[in-house]
Amino acid sequence: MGGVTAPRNTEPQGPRHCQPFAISFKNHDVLLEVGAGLTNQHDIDIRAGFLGPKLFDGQLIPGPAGAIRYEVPRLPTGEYYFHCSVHPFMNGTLVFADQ
Ligand SMILES: [Cu+2]
Repeated sequence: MGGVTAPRNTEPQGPRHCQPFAISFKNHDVLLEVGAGLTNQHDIDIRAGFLGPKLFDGQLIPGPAGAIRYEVPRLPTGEYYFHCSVHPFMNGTLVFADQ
């Protein structure tokens, strides 16, 4: 009499992670007057929450024709805060969900 053996669970234990991914970042910002602390350089930093530790530190890119491909490492699934380090009001939420 035959039987079926379920494959062993080879999933790593602990939090699930997203795959590493890339962000193609192009800075088209044209700043007509540079002064009084104004700049048209921008970047993307990813943090574990608004005041959380920085998990990814993107290089500053000048406008109006700068570009870079950020290579972001795998991170645990969840919600993250991202922002421009020069202009903190440029921000948003990044969600890595289980699929
Ligand atoms: Cu900025």
